[in-house]
Amino acid sequence: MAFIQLEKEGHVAVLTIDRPKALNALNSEVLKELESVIDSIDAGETRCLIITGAGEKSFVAGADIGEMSTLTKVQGEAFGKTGNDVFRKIETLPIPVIAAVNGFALGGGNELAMSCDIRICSENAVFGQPETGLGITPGFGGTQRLARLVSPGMAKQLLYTAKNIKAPEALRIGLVNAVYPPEELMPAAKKLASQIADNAPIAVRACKKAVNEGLEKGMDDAIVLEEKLFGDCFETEDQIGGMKAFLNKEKHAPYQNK
Ligand code: DAK
Repeated sequence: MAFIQLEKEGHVAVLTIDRPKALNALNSEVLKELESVIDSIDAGETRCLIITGAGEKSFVAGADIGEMSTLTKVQGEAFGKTGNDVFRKIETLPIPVIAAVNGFALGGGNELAMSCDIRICSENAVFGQPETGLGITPGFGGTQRLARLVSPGMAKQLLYTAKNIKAPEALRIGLVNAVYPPEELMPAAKKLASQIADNAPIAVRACKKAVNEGLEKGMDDAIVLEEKLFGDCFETEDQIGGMKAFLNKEKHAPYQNK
């Protein structure tokens, strides 16, 4: 891989987008590599994935403007589909994904972060959807995920004005869960990932499915989905071990993902 690194530490994997000369901007090759690394992740082995950008300045500074500048309508749609397909794979990956946003998260960079389950960032992070200032709309899900994550009114303001916001404002509007000094971001991301990886993996994956799929349903159907996923847990060894440990006033043994 020329642009993506994947490092595993126990049950946690760290995926780094590494294209420093363009502040980790996403061109077709980066997107292709990203898709193939996401496809390779084994949800049995890896319990939480962290996505970050190489260097200290940028998470991802957007889709590659040079590559996009000469696209035709048909090519533009195809480029949008490539990005949308891979971001949807991240969003529906069975395991939780944390975006550790270490700088610019603009356009496609913000859209990548929004396809993750949880976003935390460094104090120097900058977020925005600058597309309307470039004569285009967001094309990797930005209009849809931003409006679902923050209020529709705030999403529209960011989309229409193309103005960037800094980390404290991203925190205030709920785009990120926490802000850290730059040197503390990755340790914080890894600590959060370990806390997730220590819990029963089947239950964690069921929570992700329940939230993601439930949000697309009406409440009556969403509650039925939760009931089914809850019931499924009672066929797992991890449920038996976790509850037994509680009743015996012991710490549960490491969960086996069974
Ligand atoms: N694409 C290509 N190269 C980029 C880039 C990008 N998005 N962002 C930065 N670079 C490159 C710069 O051109 C520069 O390259 P050299 O000149 O050194 O060769 C290098 O990275 C360093 O950048 P700067 O010199 O500009 O660094 P500064 O610190 O001065 O500024 C910046 C950092 C992030 C504020 C600035 O680089 C910047 O404004 N970058 C562009 C940010 C941006 O507008 N991003 C959003 C892109 S639009 C769609 C599909 C997808 C999308 C839309 C539609 N469909 C198919 C419908 C997605 C759109 C986007 O993401």
